[in-house]
Amino acid sequence: MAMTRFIKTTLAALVSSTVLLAVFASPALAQIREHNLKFGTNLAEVHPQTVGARKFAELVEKKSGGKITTRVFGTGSLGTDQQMVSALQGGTLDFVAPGASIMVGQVKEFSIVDFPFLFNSNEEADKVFDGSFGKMLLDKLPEKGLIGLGWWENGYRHTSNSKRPITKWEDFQGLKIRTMQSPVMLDLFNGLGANATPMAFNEVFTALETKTVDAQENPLAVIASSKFHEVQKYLSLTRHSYNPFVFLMSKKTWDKMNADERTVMTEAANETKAFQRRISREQEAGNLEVLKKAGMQINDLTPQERARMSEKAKLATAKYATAAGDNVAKELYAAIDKARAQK
Ligand code: TK8
Repeated sequence: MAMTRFIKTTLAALVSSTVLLAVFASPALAQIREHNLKFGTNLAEVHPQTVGARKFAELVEKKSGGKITTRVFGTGSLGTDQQMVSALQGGTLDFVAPGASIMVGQVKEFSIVDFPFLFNSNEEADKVFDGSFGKMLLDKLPEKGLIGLGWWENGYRHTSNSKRPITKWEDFQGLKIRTMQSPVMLDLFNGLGANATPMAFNEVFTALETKTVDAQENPLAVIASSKFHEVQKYLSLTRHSYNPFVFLMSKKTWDKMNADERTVMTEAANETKAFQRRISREQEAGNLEVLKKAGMQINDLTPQERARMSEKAKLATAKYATAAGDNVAKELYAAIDKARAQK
């Protein structure tokens, strides 16, 4: 009897110490300390940018056993994309995932993300950004005080305006159009005969409402979630460029983290990337429906007119291919060819 009790107690002790050992030996949880982090987004709660941020926060919390929390501040409440990037560099904000275009102000090679009419499919874009070309761009960020945790999707950009349907590039002539703060975009639309004004995203709705500008261009998810349909009549599916979001982390925050905490960051970032792109793509057809129902007059371009617009657009990019460095443009085109060949 006594012997049985002894065996039971010993067994129980053994089991619990094994459990304890397993907990302490788990590499993922062993060295994780408490961190309270902040993620700023510029778009509405329903937009995949903010949905992605919330997903990342959830995954990080789960993977860190509740020790690392991330508060999400959506809808531009912390300022413009540029202001949030500066806050990351200063260490007062931890994450932001802006349209990659604005990074051209700091890393000249980022100009290529705005080259028009590059990709034939989402899969091609994913392969180029997830491959060595995208890595080459992300590798230029640490010297600017930023860590690139990967590429999310903003989407294919289309044009809305208050004047007329755009069915051919000549229809851009004389249109006052807001562009992102990207010289490629500025030259692209000026090259099509529009009068382009670079502007932070946060000012766009008011600029359209007050008719300071006639037009803007963005993916359907941005147009619908920022309610541009309330102040724009025409939507033309120009699909003139594919815009990735670049998911950034403050290098100051990264430098404070140990190896296990960094593993949590990169694992959560990789899972969020797949999730974020999936919901961005799932929402697209629904967004078109929303904009149609809201009364926008929507038109597509014929393949001939899209080809003519693409030809005309090339004039704007030649200059930036040189400015980004000859090899960068060459590497980009090689990466696209490779992605196409893999199909
Ligand atoms: C949101 C922006 C925006 C972009 C723009 O962070 O500025 O037009 O498309 O959606 O990055």
